[in-house]
Amino acid sequence: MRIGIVCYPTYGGSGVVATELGKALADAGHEVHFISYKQPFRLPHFHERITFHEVSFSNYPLFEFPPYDTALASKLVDTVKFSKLDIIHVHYAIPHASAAFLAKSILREQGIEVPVVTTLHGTDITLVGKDVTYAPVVSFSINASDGVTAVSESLKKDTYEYFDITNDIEVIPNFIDLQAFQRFDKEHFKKAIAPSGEPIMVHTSNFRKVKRVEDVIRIFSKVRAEIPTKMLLIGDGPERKKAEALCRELGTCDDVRFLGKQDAVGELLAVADLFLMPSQTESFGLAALEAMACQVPVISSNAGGIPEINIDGETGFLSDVGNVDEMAANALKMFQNPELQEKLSRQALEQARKFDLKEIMPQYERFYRLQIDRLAAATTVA
Ligand code: GMT
Repeated sequence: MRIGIVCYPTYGGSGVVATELGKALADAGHEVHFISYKQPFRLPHFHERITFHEVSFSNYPLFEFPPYDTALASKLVDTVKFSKLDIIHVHYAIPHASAAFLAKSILREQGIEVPVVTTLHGTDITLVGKDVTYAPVVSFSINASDGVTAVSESLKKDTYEYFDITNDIEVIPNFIDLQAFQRFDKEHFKKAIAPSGEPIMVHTSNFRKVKRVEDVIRIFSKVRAEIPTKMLLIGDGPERKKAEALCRELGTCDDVRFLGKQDAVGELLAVADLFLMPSQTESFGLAALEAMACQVPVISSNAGGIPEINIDGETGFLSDVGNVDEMAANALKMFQNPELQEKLSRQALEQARKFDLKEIMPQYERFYRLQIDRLAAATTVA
């Protein structure tokens, strides 16, 4: 198949999922075309079956806000026509699903039929999407898509709850490349971070409000008050300053490192002992799955789709959003019981294996084929 993938190119789960899926599809023999405003960060190398199409827009002085949706729709029309795409797969509804609908409508006028698959990732529904600013367009474009997928049962349920959806939604969960994320011996790394063998706690995110990074600092501070511990924070975003300030206020800075954005997150996870995800809401929690693949148990909130991945008492622990006391108590319980820690680590990996890229990617292939065949049949009848 010739597949067009539209995604955000920056750090963030939806862009990661889109790029890793595209690379796996290309490895499986498909021709993949990424369409975005910048080269996706997880796409640094040449692949003979991958092409990147940059959406560029001229900045006319009249435009206070350059019309990205229009530029994207135009680029899609061009790419479908000249690269002969069989299907367009957009990741994150806003504004990709409506731009794809516009492109599809333009192409239909020209006698070209192309199905559109929309994958819902989370905030495009739960935070941003349901806001009145975007809701009518999000709802319309979900219903106008040929196929819709959501990354968890929880997100599917939220989508039906927040919008008037007439389309079916198929759950295809996010996945993990178990080769790229695995435990491996990085003793020198571990020594550099925790010279006296202290347990290492890790948090990775885009440091947005929804991630509750201050809870991470509070949990860490409570654990550190009982046993020597180190904390690594990976990523960057608007809440980082507040988290740094809280660290200073609590006097924990010596044991906390803010590493900023990192490309090789897997290498850091591979030396971690515990992953923290106290999010307000999380449709899936890809970062937790990455940690689990590296045999790192997860202490998280029980929000959204997280309980579909992190199983309470088996792969880590779940608590209500904001219950930092319980999260810290669970971390201590684990660190003070090596047998429990070993069991959780082992089970975390077993759970991660259920989300193996090799198993999930064919679900997308089948879903594409279904949409292509359905549209072809409908067009023939018409
Ligand atoms: O978490 C974010 O703010 C970024 C967002 C994104 O666009 O990448 O993440 C969402 O999609 C990820 C990939 O499907 C999920 O793993 C995250 O749980 C989801 N974030 C939220 O629901 C808050």
